[in-house]
Amino acid sequence: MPAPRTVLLTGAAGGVGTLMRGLLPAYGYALRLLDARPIEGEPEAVMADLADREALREALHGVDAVLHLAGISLESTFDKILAANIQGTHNLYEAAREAGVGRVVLASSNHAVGFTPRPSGPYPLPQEALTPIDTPRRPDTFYGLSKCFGEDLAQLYWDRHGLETVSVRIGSCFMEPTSVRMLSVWMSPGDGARLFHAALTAENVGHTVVYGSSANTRLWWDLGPARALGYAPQDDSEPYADKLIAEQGELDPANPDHTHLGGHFCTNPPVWPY
Ligand code: NAI
Ligand code: 15L
Repeated sequence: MPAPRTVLLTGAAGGVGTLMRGLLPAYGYALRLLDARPIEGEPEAVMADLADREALREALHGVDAVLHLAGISLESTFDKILAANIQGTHNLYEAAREAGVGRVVLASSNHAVGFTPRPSGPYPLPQEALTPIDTPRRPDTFYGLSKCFGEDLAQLYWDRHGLETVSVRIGSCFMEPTSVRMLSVWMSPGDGARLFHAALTAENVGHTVVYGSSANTRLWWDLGPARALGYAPQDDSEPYADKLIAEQGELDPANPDHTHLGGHFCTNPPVWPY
């Protein structure tokens, strides 16, 4: 696949979308923006819901690749997750197939494997203790379940239609880690842009699933599959460790909020407010 230039960024009004709008143009991409919400200062952005198949068809005209971030990003009712994340992602793939788009980079989530017991320190963990990418999926929420669906849909569109995808099981992509758990799963914005760029440009990915995080000292999972795409993370959450541990304490193996990769999503997931 020739290197993509025009990239449709769905979910462009959201947290990760806003960060990537700022960072990805430096890699040479022309971004076309789409979100159900208006995007301040972006009059040319497409305001459309993933339910609107015609709008997706139009938005994908002339696009080389898609970075698909749009959807419900927390727990919600099954019906809302079904509409936005399951039917919405299917609509996106179907429109991408019709438009002849060669590559999707799909925002999956650590919550697709959230009920996997987390490895415990001391850190850094040896390679054999890191959670492998082929660990059985154990979603922690309907939200995580929808990410499992997205990964399987991506596999189907590769096998049936030759549409390539890199599914990125993002950890926590925010400006800074804000919890002790995040010290293990944080993906800095700069590393997020590096990983999405690698996922957009690596050759012959078929359908590849990777974990998405920085090279954190307290890492829980194997970044090997992401590195194989050419991803070279440059950040580590460790400079935030002393302050966060002083405020919150170390993760407690007896606390059910702390025992699985998905953290508090397994016990008391944050709920999508809309
Ligand atoms: P966010 O909630 O800030 O942004 C999601 C965007 O999608 C919002 O702007 C929203 O308006 C839009 N959206 C929702 N439903 C839509 C629909 N039906 N049609 C069109 N647009 C719709 O989420 P965030 O944090 O930016 O995450 C982006 C993606 O990455 C999501 O798919 C999320 O599940 C995934 N992810 C994010 C992580 C993180 O650390 N921020 C971690 C793991 C996965
Ligand atoms: C996610 O999948 C969420 O979209 C994001 O808001 C964070 O909560 C992240 O996971 C996490 O696990 O910290």
